[in-house]
Amino acid sequence: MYYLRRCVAASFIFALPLLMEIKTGPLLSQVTIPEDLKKFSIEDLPQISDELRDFIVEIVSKKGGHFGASLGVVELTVALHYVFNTPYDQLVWDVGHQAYGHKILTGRREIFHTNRKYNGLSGFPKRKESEYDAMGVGHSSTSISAALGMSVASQVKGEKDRQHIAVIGDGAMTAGLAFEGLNHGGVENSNMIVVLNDNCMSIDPNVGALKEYLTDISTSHTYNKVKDEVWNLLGKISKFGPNAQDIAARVENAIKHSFLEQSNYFESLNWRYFGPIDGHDVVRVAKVLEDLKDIPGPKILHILTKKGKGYEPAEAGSPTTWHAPGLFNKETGEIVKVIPTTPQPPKYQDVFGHSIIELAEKNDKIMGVTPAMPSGCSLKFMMEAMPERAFDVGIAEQHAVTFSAGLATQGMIPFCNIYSSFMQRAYDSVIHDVAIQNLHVVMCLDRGGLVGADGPTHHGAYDLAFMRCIPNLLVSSPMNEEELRNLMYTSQLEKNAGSWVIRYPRGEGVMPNWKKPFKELKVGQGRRVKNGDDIAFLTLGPIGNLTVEACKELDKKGINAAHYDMRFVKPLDENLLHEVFGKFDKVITVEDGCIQGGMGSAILEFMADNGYQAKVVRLGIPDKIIEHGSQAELYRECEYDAQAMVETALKMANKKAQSLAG
Ligand SMILES: Cc1ncc(C[n+]2csc(CCOP(=O)(O)OP(=O)(O)O)c2C)c(N)n1
Repeated sequence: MYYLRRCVAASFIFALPLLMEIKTGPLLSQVTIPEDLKKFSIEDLPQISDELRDFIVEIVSKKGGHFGASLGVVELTVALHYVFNTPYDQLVWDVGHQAYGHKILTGRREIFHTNRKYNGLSGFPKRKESEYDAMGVGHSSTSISAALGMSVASQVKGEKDRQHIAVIGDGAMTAGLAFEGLNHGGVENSNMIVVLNDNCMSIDPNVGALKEYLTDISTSHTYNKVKDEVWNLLGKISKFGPNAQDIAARVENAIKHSFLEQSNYFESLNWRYFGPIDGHDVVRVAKVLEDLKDIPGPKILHILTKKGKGYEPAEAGSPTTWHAPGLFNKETGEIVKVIPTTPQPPKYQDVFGHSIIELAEKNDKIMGVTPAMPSGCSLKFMMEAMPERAFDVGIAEQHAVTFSAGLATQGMIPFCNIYSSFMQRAYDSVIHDVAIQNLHVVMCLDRGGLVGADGPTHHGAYDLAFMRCIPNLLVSSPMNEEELRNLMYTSQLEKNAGSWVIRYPRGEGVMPNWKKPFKELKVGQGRRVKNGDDIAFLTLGPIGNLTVEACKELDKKGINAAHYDMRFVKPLDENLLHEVFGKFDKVITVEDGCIQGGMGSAILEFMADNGYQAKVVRLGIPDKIIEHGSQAELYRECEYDAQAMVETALKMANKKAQSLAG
């Protein structure tokens, strides 16, 4: 029962099947919580690491999820929980997609097969899931600031023995937020360790000058040889008190400066820098962490690891593919692909990725910008085809938007593609650098709406609400692939120069035959999808395709519903709305976004401003945090799937009894 007490796995998890037959290695099977690890000798850690790796491979191959990143930090995870006294010592994972080993070692091994499933474990650390998850994460580069806050709080509370560890990747280290944390941490002198997990990869290959700097440190043979000798000396003399540490640190610093071309970036911000060391040598990592415990103040340990380490197909293959490969055959490494027999609709991201090249071939002002998601948003196609006109700027959403604004001041037309939830980081840039300047920047928001298994940190729930209140912005969402292409086309025309948002969801569209010639759309104009008499649906974006289904179902039940696709939430199509409220007294708005402040709210404002009286029901994401699950499960939960639309319409038309009768 100790496990249940410590794990604090929320009771909802137990609604899922608890048992799955998984072969667990003989040592790992004795580890339920980190305290169990401490019973082993340091020489056992390599075997425990191997068994943990096997366990992750076994589950992810069958259940899916993130993969390469967790394999890369297996040894680090084991060493951290072996050396530190978690959860008293606070361990903060950056992004959290690499924390599977951490979950397995902290009371969640037996339910790990529920990872990312509806009502199951979250794919990221989550405070309400376990006391070992010191911070909930999902977005990158928060770990240093969060751990710093914890360490300063400990200092204020007089908890001198408490350790605070942030584990951050070289990709996440490129973000401004990480720098802000380092900058502040360098003057706090609180007890904190940043483990910089350097694998040269973000999801795609890491980019930027910092990456080159880290490579320079990692490959300087002279520095590394001398550093190893000094490290041994430092390890020995650090036990003899503060003066000895100080002397050792100075010697080490002098060496860093004489063998590295640049001065040490981290040291210049007042952080003691150690490393780089081999992050897959678990014994070494554990010993070094043990030494660092004794050294006060802010410290960085730079470790070198490989994504996908220990699983041959992942090591040999593309780290981007193996970041989250889906299901695969554990024995052969073959990734399961369902080969459809009929042509399938493309993913919206690919419609963007291919269409921007077509547009850029005709309009040489068009440029592409992505903050670290070239594969995720498919800008990679343009980066390959036109490298001088498409940029991955690192995990730097704020910079991506302001950089785009800078391009636009010079007459370029940047398409800045950012996942909706990551755009939250760049809100000020959207207002200050794009909208107020009234610049011709097209902001494509991928993953708008509920995204599914990645859960609350990744749902693109709020964009419609937070974008539609900004003057000068046009906020649009296509209902299908063809409309996405046409909105992209329309947005780059000189006569439509302005600040655009084009928002579309994760996943596939609805049109296998999507590559139609571009057509200009009228800015701010929606369209009637279906005529009707009894009730009207007003929808925005691809969720409207579920409304098409709902209308068919309602027809069968004797309700003739009209359907309008708004296409723009700003400006609203007022002519269309006058038509709707002139004809209907029952209206249902549907959006794959938060109800508060979203499209439905905009329509209520229109009604109030124009003195219309109608019964309006708004369907969309309710005012609560929506957890993870498949998109279909979440639409159901939030009551805006086709079934919910039908039920709402029947209720409004007082036809519930008929509905229940079938
Ligand atoms: C603010 C934000 N932007 C983008 C992402 C998408 N993302 C998830 S993991 C990742 C790469 C992280 O790279 P790194 O920090 O080096 O960790 P690694 O995957 O190498 O372990 C990115 C870009 C995110 N989670 N948060």
